[in-house]
Amino acid sequence: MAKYLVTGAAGFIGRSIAAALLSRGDLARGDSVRGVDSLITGKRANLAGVEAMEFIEGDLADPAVCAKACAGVEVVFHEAALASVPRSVADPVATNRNCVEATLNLLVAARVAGVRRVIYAGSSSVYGDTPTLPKHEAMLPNLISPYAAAKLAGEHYMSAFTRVYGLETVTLRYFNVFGPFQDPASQYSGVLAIFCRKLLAGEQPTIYGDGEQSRDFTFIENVIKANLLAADAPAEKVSGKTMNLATGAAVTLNQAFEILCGLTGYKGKPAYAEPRSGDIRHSLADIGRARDLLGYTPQVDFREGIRRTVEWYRTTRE
Ligand code: UD2
Repeated sequence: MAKYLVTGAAGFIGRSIAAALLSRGDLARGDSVRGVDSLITGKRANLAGVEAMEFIEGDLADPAVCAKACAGVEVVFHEAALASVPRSVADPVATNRNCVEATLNLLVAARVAGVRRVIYAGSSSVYGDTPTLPKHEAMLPNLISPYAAAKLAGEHYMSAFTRVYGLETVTLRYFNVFGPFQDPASQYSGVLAIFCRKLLAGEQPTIYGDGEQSRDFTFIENVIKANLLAADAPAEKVSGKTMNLATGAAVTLNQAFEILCGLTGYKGKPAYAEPRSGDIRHSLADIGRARDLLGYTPQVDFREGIRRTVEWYRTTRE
């Protein structure tokens, strides 16, 4: 019998992990899922379909919320964050509060509550603009945004809590996750969500820079799979470890735009604007460590993932 806590449970990734846990069949054996979300960027509408999850509305920057969320829990999936590089450039203090303070409070509460393992949503942004490709975990971080600094601080807190308190922690460094339930409507949304929404509505998207920047876009199902593997992997193999979570293949924004035109029927051209401050040129992961430690292999490639994603936005669009 295990109790799982998903933070950021009303957000895109948290909601998807919660849904996977609920449908895993463990619940029949007495397992249960709790979610917590401040609803700063998470949406109550995302809780449709995960009603079997106990939901707490609250902010992890408040230690009392962390204590309530962690009570009786065995494994935590820590997905809550204020994502977005440009948001952190505009308001680094808010990013610090929702990424660093929240993570530290959560770890403190997890330790007090006797949580066994915390799995942390790291970010590929910590590699910055080092020219080496693919990015591997032995590389030194090279932070070029407050967001990257905040996500790296969280990683360091994870490994420190493993070292000094024996709390099992695993960091999965996500590379540009996309898929159903990603919010397409904010200026801080992921680029593929924005493009899907705009192209389906026949609106012109904007590409910042020349569009030749590339990303190892990772479909949500791969992320869910890796999180479930990370929850079940033996502690001696994974605890205190950081590993990339991606597909090992990169796509440029111009290529992604062309593929999306084919899928949506959009006939126009993108507008090109100045590159964004804090933006990284190329991002591509070496996924060897996740393969070795978790037995992870990507299940869904970019083309299949983006096809399913467009279908989801097409059917959920108002
Ligand atoms: C970073 C991290 C990612 C995740 C994410 C959370 C890197 C390489 N990746 O994603 O792992 O942590 O932050 O937010 O650091 N763009 C446009 N038009 C738009 C929107 C974006 O051209 O309307 C460009 C943007 O300038 C960038 C690319 O698309 O070059 C991807 O932007 P994003 O915001 O989707 O994600 P990114 O790479 O900052």
